[in-house]
Amino acid sequence: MIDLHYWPTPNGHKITIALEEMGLPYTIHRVDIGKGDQFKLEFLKIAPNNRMPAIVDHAPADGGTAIDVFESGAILQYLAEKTGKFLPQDVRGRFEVMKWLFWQMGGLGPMAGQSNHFNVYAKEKLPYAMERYAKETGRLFGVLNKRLSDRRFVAGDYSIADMAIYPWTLAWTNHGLDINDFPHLKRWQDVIAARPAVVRAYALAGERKPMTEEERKVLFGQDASTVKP
Ligand SMILES: N[C@@H](CCC(=O)N[C@@H](CS)C(=O)NCC(=O)O)C(=O)O
Repeated sequence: MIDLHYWPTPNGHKITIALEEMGLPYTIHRVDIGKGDQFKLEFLKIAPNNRMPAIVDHAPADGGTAIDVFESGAILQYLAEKTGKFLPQDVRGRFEVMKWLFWQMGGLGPMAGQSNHFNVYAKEKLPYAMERYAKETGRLFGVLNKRLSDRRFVAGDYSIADMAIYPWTLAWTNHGLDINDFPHLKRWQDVIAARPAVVRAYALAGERKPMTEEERKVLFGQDASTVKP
């Protein structure tokens, strides 16, 4: 059994998609990041970066003690290796997937995340920051659209790279983009959205309420002093 520490954000959705696709049994533990659950000592033991998602696998492949993993890219790789699914074994196929997984982790996720911050959440409207991150997210959408122009999925068959990227392409209005300008990306989104495992994963999200002032403080007031020795 796997414990999944989760909150319904793009990084959380990646893991419920993967667990549903792989047919692995799991228990969800909600980490309400607006209320500060990510700072609870028990959670920090497995996720020292005070960010969800994280997992604990109580039945790892080597038969040893439980393995905990934080960072959504590492979790996806772990689950793919555990099940032998959605990550090719051969070096070429494997690294096609890994390149695009890292592209999401180091590029699309952080850039779209900052764009969301400055364009949606920040009270102070800072045109330079708003444009900088929205434009860079638009460039990354362009790269993905081009990549998908001559193939069905991002890297070979449907893989953990698609699972990582998909949730970060949905909120395109936040970046002032029009999905119709990215027809190959739109076609790919529609294919993934229709997968039963993806439908089940998003059904777990529940209702997202607008951010309160208290939640804003918890999420956007962090600095070095947040990390207790
Ligand atoms: N690189 C990390 C990012 C995780 C992340 O940023 N999680 C956010 C929600 S999407 C979070 O837990 N935020 C809590 C906070 O900001 O305190 C991953 O991919 O797992």
